[in-house]
Amino acid sequence: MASDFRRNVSIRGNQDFSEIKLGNPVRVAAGALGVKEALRHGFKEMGVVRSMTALLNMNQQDGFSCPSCAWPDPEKPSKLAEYCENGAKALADEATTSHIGADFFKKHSVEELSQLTAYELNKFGRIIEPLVLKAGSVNYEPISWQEAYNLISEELNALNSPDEAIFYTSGRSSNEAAFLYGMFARALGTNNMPDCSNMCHESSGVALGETLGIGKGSIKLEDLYEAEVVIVAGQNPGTNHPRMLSALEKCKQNGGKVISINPLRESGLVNFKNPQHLKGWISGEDMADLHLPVKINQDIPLIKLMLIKLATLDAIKNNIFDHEFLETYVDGYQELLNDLKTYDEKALLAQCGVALETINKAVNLLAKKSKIVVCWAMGLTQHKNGVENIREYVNLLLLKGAIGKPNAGTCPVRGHSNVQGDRSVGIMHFVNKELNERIEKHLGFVPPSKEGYDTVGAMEAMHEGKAKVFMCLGGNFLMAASDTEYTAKAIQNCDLTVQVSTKLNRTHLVTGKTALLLPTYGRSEKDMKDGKLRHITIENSMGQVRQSRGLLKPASETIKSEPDIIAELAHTFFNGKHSIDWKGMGENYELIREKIDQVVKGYADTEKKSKGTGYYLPNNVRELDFSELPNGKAQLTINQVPQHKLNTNEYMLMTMRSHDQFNTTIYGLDDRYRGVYNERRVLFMNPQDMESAGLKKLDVVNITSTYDGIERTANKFKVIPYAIPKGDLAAYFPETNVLVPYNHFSDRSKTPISKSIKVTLKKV
Ligand SMILES: Nc1nc2c(c(=O)[nH]1)N[C@H]1C(S)=C(S)[C@@H](COP(=O)(O)OP(=O)(O)OC[C@H]3O[C@@H](n4cnc5c(=O)[nH]c(N)nc54)[C@H](O)[C@@H]3O)O[C@H]1N2
Ligand SMILES: Nc1nc2c(c(=O)[nH]1)N[C@H]1C(S)=C(S)[C@@H](COP(=O)(O)OP(=O)(O)OC[C@H]3O[C@@H](n4cnc5c(=O)[nH]c(N)nc54)[C@H](O)[C@@H]3O)O[C@H]1N2
Ligand SMILES: [Mo]
Repeated sequence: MASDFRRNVSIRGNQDFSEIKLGNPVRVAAGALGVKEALRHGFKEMGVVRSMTALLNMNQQDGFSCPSCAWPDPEKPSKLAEYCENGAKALADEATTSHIGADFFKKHSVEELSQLTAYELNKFGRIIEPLVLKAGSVNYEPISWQEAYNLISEELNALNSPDEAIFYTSGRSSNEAAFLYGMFARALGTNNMPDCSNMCHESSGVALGETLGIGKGSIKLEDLYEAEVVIVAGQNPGTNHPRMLSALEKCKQNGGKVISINPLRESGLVNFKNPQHLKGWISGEDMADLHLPVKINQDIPLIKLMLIKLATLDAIKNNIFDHEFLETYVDGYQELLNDLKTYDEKALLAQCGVALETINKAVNLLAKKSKIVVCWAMGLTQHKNGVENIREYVNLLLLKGAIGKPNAGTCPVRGHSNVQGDRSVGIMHFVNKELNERIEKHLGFVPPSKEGYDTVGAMEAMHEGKAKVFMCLGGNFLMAASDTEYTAKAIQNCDLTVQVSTKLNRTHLVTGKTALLLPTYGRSEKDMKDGKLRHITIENSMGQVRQSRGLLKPASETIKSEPDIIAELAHTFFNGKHSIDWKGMGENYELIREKIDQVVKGYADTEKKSKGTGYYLPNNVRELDFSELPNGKAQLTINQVPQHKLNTNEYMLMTMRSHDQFNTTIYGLDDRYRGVYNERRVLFMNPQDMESAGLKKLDVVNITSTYDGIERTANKFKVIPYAIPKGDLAAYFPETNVLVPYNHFSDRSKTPISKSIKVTLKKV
């Protein structure tokens, strides 16, 4: 507990150990409908009736979209429920019948609550009334909605410049809420709009923009079904996108092959059970035909080695690369070939850590195939060279002509259920000139033309006292951002922090001088206005926009929808005098959608909008249109091989998700796919490394990272022997975020290096 924090709050909470149990990793992962687990969570949190009503409507055409991940619904939804165990957990968590309001916060101060763990905080349930934490006080107390809007307006008006305000968005917000929020920030005069994608797929956006001209993936769900090879790199779908396993299963049934590139043999990729099938098992095999246990952040040497081998084959046969495609659509072929000749194959092999035999098998698999999809997530993006990682995989696709045709292409698997939509409708810190022109034309005000803060920029600005008001539309900024201690100080520097939230988290406890807690609906809840049910829209991982309609009774009558909150705030701030009818838009989402259609490229197709699984936004890669790129062509790129130069006592640590969490929300303490029960403070380590370091199973260590001479330590983790490459370590996020230096991030995308942190260990 640091004494220089405002109020005596803890940024780490209780670090005592629970009674840990270890088992063998459960190797059989379920995809859609892990019934038993789903119902277990649902009944406990929501009761039987509420559970059944909700679960039967999740991801159905007239129902609501799962609040968990952004994986798309199938084009022809099955009659059976389309959800997974983790979707059900996310739902149970938001639709819980446990509630907290003013009485609770009167009894428990923020100082007291901050001593609890994230798991304990989340269990209290839904926040049901607007609350204020006044300057100097340690207890939240009730405040009316209007008083809350007045308070925010006063603080905003007191700023020296609109750029002293920051508006963060987490990816669960709807298109409608995100659009209003982004336009409010701009109408105020700032582009300070950091969002969770800065910490997530920003590297994908940058890499894909540079190479293919659009920051999104190119495939549709159905493309996976008949792909010949699907590479799953740096992603753990069994836990984080379980419904993706059903698509991979279809692919395999059609003869496709799956290659997993990952330091860990993640369950689901190595074995998979689809409970929707009576047979259960798919032919009793591993999902991945090949597993390449790459060392952390060594994808580039691995892919380069594969490209060299493919180029060697192509030099003989001339039919390994797609020469016609390269000639017509691609820039930089000769330069890439020349560059590949400069590497020593043996050095690449040693660096990536994968056996030559396995690499050769992967090369043989890829050599004759052209319907290739690459899927990836945080294992590629959250490194210093996150952008380069992705560009190297794009090189493979371009050389094979596996872009812009059926069953081939890029698939960055998005995280939050509407993170992509939020960006599409205008949540971005950078300036988009065309968007600004349309805002001026259709919304009647001139938006700012100066780039705003992204997540790292926001942390620095608050830390340096350059920003004073920090508002968050969802999320848990303190625990999600890197460098927890630095971020805590940054947030505490603010005069006012405002959290629009569903459930209690640490960002509500470590706050600015004054703090507001504004409770909002979850996706599963009925959003009624004047007796009419309103719906929102979201965009999934594949650029498809669809409706979502909640059906459960909201947690309380005193909470409001996100669009209502933003619209009422904007109405108060502008005192009813602005070119936008904020109040009207908050009341009638159709008016918001009309404006989205006018202002955001590709949204104008209103007719299709209201139907079924929705419609796809434009995507130039699908049309093979690279006219916006240099020479009008897709770009092959030359990417440096990373050099880490670890000292003998140093390891490379990745921070990842357990099976029982959604980002910073901890549902439970188990990670059964990795055989760990009832404890999160664990460190996965190679058994040989353990022996060399004199460590035994369940020994307790402190983990320290040292960057720019600053030591950061995460205390007390139990060591677990695990099948992970030598020199590599893994632990859970957010407990290890204290180790991630705020000023070390991906080049160009500024995504923190959460997957490759150099650390040392000390036994305690
Ligand atoms: N249930 C559940 N679902 C979720 C989430 C959740 O927390 N819980 N979070 C959502 C969000 S916001 C996101 S962004 C996604 C995250 O989805 P993932 O990216 O799957 O999540 P992580 O747990 O961070 O897993 C990263 C994977 O990358 C591997 N990896 C790490 N470093 C490297 C590397 O250098 N190279 C390669 N090839 N692999 C590497 C790890 O072993 C791990 O399997 O999931 C979304 N869905
Ligand atoms: N070390 C490390 N750090 C990481 C990562 C990592 O892999 N390693 N992953 C990064 C990634 S990929 C991401 S996306 C970020 C996540 O960063 P965030 O999006 O900021 O964090 P979440 O944990 O998803 O936010 C959870 C909170 O959102 C609120 N919430 C839930 N549903 C709703 C809703 O419908 N509306 C509103 N208004 N609020 C809601 C609840 O109060 C809940 O406590 O973390 C990043 N941080
Ligand atoms: Mo994410």
